[in-house]
Amino acid sequence: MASERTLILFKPDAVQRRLCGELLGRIENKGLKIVGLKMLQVTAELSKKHYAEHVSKPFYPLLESFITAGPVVALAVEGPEAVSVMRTMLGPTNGRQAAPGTIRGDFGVSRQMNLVHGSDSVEAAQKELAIYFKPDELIEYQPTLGQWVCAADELS
Ligand code: IDP
Ligand code: MG
Repeated sequence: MASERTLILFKPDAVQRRLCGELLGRIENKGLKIVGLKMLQVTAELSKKHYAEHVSKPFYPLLESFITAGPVVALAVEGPEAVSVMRTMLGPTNGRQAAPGTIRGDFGVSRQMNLVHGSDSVEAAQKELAIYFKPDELIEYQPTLGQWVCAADELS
């Protein structure tokens, strides 16, 4: 089981709805480690880089207006299989179809305003982390509670 890093964004709807504390609490309570954290304003240029796979889709203009409409909080989150663990915590894209217990299922009813972005693969995570964070903004540290969160043989 590999320790991975994933890019998480609290999107403008999450910031405006003052859900950042609640959402950060879920990630910390899960046992994942925050290794980078900042607030920023996404520009149109940054949006096109991040959502390169969607730029030619009909919904892209709406997505760009949404993601640039207010500040976001970007996090680098680390842990065993962090990419898929976070995607499971988010639930499916559309909040109306997301199960209770997931972030999108508990806090939203929208397909677009679904509160949190999470990278969908290890490769995407590496690319997205490099878009949002400079290398020296990602912090290496040993959490003192780490040994009570995951057994040594579960991390490689
Ligand atoms: P994901 O965030 O669950 O990976 P993607 O399909 O990669 O979902 O889409 C990226 C983001 O674009 C979604 O999180 C959502 O905010 C927005 N989005 C996806 N599909 C639509 C759509 O059909 N209309 C408007 N916005 C959409
Ligand atoms: Mg996606």
